[in-house]
Amino acid sequence: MIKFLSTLMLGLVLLAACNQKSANAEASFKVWGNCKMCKKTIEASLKDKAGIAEASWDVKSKQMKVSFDSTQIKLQDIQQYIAAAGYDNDGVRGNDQAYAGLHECCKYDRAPLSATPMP
Ligand SMILES: [Cu+2]
Repeated sequence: MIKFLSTLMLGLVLLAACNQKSANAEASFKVWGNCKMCKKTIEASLKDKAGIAEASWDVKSKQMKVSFDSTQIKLQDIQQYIAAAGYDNDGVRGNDQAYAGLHECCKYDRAPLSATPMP
């Protein structure tokens, strides 16, 4: 019985170790914005964040593409960071104070309230 239990324990430890492995994920969602300066701000909001491999926002389509390690960062966190920089997105509404501090040309038309559920 003891042997069985220790084997079981070892199995659980190994399973836990496997789960620590990185898991590459990709997401794309809409981020409201205007111009190339917005692109810089939006992408900078994810720079140096743990788990982010690549982040790019397209000015024309307003689509954000992110490659990330889902064991280190969740989609919700990513959208939170972008919102903290003042940008409305599919998941989280942009921080009002940060929005107010954006450059004049970057003050995009806000997303309709109903489109962005509060976290
Ligand atoms: Cu802009």
